[in-house]
Amino acid sequence: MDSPTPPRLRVLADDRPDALIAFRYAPAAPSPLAVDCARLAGPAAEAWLAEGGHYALQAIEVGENGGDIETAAAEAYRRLLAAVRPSSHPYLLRIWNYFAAINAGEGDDERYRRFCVGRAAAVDGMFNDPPPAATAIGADGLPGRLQVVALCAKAPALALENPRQTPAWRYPREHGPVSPGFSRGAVLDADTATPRLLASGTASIIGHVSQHAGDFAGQLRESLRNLEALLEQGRQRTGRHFPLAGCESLRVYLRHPRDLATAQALLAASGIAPGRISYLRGDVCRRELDVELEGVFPAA
Ligand code: 3EB
Repeated sequence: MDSPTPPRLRVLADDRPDALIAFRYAPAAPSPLAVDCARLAGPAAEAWLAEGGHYALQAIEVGENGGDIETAAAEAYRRLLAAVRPSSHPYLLRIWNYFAAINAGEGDDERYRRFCVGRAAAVDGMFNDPPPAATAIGADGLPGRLQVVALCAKAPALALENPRQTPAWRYPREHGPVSPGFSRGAVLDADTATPRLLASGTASIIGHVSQHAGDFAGQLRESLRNLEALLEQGRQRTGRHFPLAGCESLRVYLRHPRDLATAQALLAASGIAPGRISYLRGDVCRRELDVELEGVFPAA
């Protein structure tokens, strides 16, 4: 009997030493891809399992010299591109960015905005055409280290935008001196029987405007609507269905641990298995927003 071809990539909310990318959330012992976000509930790790050599990992850490996140970002992205472009896996599909105190500083001096300036200064034309799916989250701890983790591949992904949201690379000037370089999502392996839709950090934003400031439940509901719209976009672009309830792994970043019970109650209605959802303490890059979602969705 024929056995089905295994997916080139699958994601488990679990700790697997054989993973291409093994994220561990605030582990007690030092760990290469430790994410400095305290785990509030759910799995303590996420494993990206790859078959057949189509995918590769790049992980870069840059120290901040005197709290200069702009220079650190430029350095990290210069190093990332120098490693990836001449390699056998030159395409950047999905990037995670973590650094502390993301909302420190006012106006254009806010550390997230400086990070965006540094990133934009370092990337090449290929990076923006179109940009990878991404997350940028304020981790716990003191400023000092920028962590950039990247999923790379031999072939490009299908980049997605969300019709409810302005593409981040077209955000107007009020959100910072340069628009953030990321796509709302990406479909991997669309040419195979086992595609995966990767949702970027998804928050309570319509158009380019933050919604429901001060209303955590309202923000989470809006973020879920954005996620559903992205999944629908994936269906329209590929003809495959990406059900929310089929989520392989969801990360829920909460600014305030006090919102955990509300988040768990709202997500109970999503159909996503509770064992697939990690709740992490993290700061959204817009200070008025208190929750962000990211996840991996296999085609049904
Ligand atoms: C937003 O929609 C929220 O700068 O790489 C989400 C995902 C956000 C990625 C990034 C920022 C980034 O604008 C913030």
